[in-house]
Amino acid sequence: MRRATITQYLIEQQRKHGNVPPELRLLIEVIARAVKRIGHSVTQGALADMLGSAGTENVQGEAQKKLDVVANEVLVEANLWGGQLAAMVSEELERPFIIPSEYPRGKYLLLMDPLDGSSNIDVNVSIGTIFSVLPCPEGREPDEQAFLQPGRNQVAAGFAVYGPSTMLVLTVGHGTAAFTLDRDLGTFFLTREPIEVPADTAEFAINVSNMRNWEPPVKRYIDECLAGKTGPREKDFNMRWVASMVADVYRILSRGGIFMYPRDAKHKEGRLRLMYEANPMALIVEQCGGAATNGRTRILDVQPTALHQRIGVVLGSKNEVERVTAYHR
Ligand code: AFP
Repeated sequence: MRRATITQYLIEQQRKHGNVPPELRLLIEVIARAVKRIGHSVTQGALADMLGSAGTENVQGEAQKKLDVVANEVLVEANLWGGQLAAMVSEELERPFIIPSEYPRGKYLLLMDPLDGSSNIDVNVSIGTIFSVLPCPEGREPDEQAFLQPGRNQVAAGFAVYGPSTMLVLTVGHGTAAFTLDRDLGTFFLTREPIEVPADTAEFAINVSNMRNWEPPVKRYIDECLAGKTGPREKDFNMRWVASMVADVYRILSRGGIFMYPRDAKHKEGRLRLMYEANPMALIVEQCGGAATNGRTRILDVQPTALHQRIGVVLGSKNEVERVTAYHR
């Protein structure tokens, strides 16, 4: 069976929906090439001296792994010449990186978590890259304010999983598709489309070590899952927690589930970043028929106030997300 490439998929999306102009397709192709390079470094691991700490901290005061730094450099460098961006925001950079005047500048803004799941790098567990694309407001410098748009403005979002296979999950606003990298050819081929998240599930993902800090609605929901058949849910639940959002979300796209990193007494704003973790994942999950809230409000409707702001995240199977959100009311 002849499988479509990312380029063919995007041209087909443009033909069907008119929402993928060549500039956006070229941007996504640049990102896919950068993801291939990052995936190569991830696979090399210790052989390329890619494990362990970089000995530096990012602007969030978090210790950087070598791969955090490399992934950020690969994405920034690839997009310098890409010609489709006005500026980039990265978890690894405090300020927006505005494309210098000597390079071609485009009409999109890229936001990214170059390497998600850093705590899993040294233990050989799946990690990934998350990206979000916003339109750059006309006729203005692409400063911090230009980026502070609600997630519903995204024109594209995606993530890579560097796992047993390297996958790229992508939406341009009309459904979600998954591509698998053929390492021998160096090409991503379409392997799942459309992707639909079942509305119900019996599998939850949360870091239970935070239990004592949870707000009552979260505690109630998880207690009911743990009570299983003996409790009000009248069915048993399974639990998974990879601690790489990309891996947990990809599992949910594959078989349903609910992912929760709610705000709590320790993470008062939440732990995950709105602009380049929650927003892209929320768009992807909604495009698969799932839901994504911060426990109270649809994530894609949240008006950002700061580039690196954090937010609580409850996403996945629609009926479960709605139950958790109802408990918060
Ligand atoms: P790192 O990139 O710092 O490892 O954080 C990964 C992450 O942002 C997200 O991918 C995970 O779901 C979550 O944090 C894991 O958080 P815990 O380590 O507190 O479980």
